Amino acid sequence: MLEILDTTLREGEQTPYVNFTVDEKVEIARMLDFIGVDMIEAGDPSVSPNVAKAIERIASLGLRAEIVAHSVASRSGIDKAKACGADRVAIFYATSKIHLDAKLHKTQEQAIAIIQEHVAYARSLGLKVRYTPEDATRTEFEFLVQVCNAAIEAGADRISFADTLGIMQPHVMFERVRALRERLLPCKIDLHCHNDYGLALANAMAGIRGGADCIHTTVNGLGERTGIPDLAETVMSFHNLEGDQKFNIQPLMNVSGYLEKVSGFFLAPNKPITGQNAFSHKSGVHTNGILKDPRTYEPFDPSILGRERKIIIDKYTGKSAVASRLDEYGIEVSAAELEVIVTRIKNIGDNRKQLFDADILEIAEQVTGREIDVIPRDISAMVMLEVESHVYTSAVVRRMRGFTNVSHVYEITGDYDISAFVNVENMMALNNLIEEIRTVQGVKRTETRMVLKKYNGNGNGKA
Ligand code: HCA
Ligand code: CU
Repeated sequence: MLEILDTTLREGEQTPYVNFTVDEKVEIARMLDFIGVDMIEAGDPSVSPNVAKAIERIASLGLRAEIVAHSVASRSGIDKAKACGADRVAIFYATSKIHLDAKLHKTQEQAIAIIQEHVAYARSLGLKVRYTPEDATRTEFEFLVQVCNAAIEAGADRISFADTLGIMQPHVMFERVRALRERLLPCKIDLHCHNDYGLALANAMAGIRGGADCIHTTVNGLGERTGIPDLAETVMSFHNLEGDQKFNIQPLMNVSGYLEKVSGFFLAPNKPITGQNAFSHKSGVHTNGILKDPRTYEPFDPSILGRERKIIIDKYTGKSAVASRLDEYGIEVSAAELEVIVTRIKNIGDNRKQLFDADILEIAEQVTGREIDVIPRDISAMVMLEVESHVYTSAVVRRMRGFTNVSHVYEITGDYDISAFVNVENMMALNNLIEEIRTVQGVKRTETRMVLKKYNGNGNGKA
């Protein structure tokens, strides 16, 4: 069965501009434990006093997961890992020629001696030890075997095969791990795969087939540069494709959303599994198939993640999708009316980025001539923004106009400086958008008013 080490708190915090508070880290650790990850890499205590404090708090929670502290090969780092109460220290020391020559200025023999000394020191303190040959995938293979076995002899029971630059391909990874497994003394093998070519999870899965035990993940795929495998993608791939159902999948969306909030790092809509579009269907052919049987275009039922499928209505839409949307609101239309409604939607859809239920209901009202008294399920809101100084106003307006969910932006008089009209699919999307707006430089505070009902005036309703 797959083991997962989640390193959102260490590798994830190495994402550019991401920092967590101690309380946030404790909350994240709790959520990870609930999902059932085997190990939580909680930080490198030498980085800052607060990183050390967070590891200490997490280690004292009595979680099921093993708590790992990361450290360079230094006695003081290892002492700090011990002082934090971590179960295990992960000592990393680079082994590739370029790292030894350019960064560490050490020979291979010196490197082996340093690694053995520090592994043995950590063992003497009673810590479990993982040894990471940093840049392992660019390390000469014979030397890699030698250095890992030296670490195992000194007391390490885990080796992290680190693809620090994300340069592996699945078939190479499979062969390398298999060869490594054959040559290493008894130990567990972790896979730490960076995503520089978008191959991190594929490489990690191939490495597991090659005989490795554990994959390193982060929530939302955070990490240096382009990050490492995303926890939700990893768990779901093993759950559905490999039939390994060890982890609790139901909290995955929650932890992903929480991480978006506290990291200020928002998911691309097309992100697999957790992205907004993962279960959205657009073309007439697809939506027609989905409405007949969702298995036609869904790799799995989104409800196992607590998610819902979404049918996008715009110029690509066919009659069945529009009829089904109207039906959800209890609105009945004749075949002729439906024809006209779809034609209007197709025309509007050529000019507009997004159509909301309010638009569709309005078209249905116009076409049928009957009053439609329902409240659209998607949300419209006015977000008012105060800027720190008027120097920022035009820059903030520009940023606001760049958000796809913002339809209108006004500079206004009064307590606030800017008002924006936003349309979003649900409360989660509204919360995310507001959090994102708050990270815009120059925004001091925001206030949001939800629209309960919308009326058009005598003008043409363009505003
Ligand atoms: C880094 C170190 C590391 C370590 C991985 C590990 C890497 O370069 O910051 O300890 O498993 O990518 O090599 O994250
Ligand atoms: Cu890394």
